[in-house]
Amino acid sequence: MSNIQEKASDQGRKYHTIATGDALITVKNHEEDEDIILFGANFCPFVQRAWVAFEVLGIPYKYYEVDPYKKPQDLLEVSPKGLVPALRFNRFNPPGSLNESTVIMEYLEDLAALKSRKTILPPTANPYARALVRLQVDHVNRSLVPAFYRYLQAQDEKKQIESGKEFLESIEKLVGLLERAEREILGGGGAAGDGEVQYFRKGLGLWIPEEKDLSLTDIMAGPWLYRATIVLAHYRGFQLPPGEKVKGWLTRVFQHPAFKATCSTDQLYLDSYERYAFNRPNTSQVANAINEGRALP
Ligand SMILES: N[C@@H](CCC(=O)N[C@@H](CS)C(=O)NCC(=O)O)C(=O)O
Repeated sequence: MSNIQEKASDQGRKYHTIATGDALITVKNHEEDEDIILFGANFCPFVQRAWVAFEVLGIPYKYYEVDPYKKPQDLLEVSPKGLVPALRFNRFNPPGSLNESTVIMEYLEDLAALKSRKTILPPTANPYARALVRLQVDHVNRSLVPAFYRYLQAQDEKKQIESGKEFLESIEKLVGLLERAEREILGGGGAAGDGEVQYFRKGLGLWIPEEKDLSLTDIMAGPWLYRATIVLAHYRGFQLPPGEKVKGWLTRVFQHPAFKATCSTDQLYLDSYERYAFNRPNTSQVANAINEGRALP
């Protein structure tokens, strides 16, 4: 919290309309028409979820950058509230569409089960492990995501301290759920041998140091935790909870090729989130919901 004073004035920076860094390279590699078009905005963490899932699951897509605050007609056709991410499916006539990042993630997982056979969940033969991962995701959606915005939008110091605590506690609870899955799925000693241990840990994500694949939780939480290390660190002096295990996990997530491929440069996030950090009026539907104490759109 030490640099609250230093960052006290709004520079009037605007959100970016074009990706930068690794994300820009990925955008350029996905300009060709495909059956599925991902309507995205470079800075948006909800978009990053879907974007990482496309990359990880090996599903062909075209990336199409839109400004969700200007609500172009083609966006409204695929997303009733004009929110990104959204998908358009050219194979249907008229074209089909889907919106809501959580629904898109489930759709991409189901599609991959038919096409690429890749997955971001534990095997269907292990319903309990899948449910434990979904429990983590439920926590991310209902606690971690709103806590991130409350912290970033809090203006007076007392509220910043309170909401900073809330955000940290939310990360710690998520860690508790990750530890629980690790303990209950891997710690039972029920595995017959190495092969079975490897099978059990599939889909538990990069929390498990030996795992190589991102899990649904890694992808659902990663975009906010990444922005926390850049945006909240800068505007609120935020630091991750102490402990090598959490740091190791997040380093593995952030360095994963599919995650990295969807990240812009730090400056893009600092610029794009300044309006949240100073709680400018009408920043977004999410910001309004936070200010009014309503559920997120
Ligand atoms: N519940 C939606 C939220 C998506 C969302 O809020 N996206 C933001 C960009 S990060 C947006 O499109 N904002 C436009 C607006 O506020 O009008 C989801 O999970 O997909």
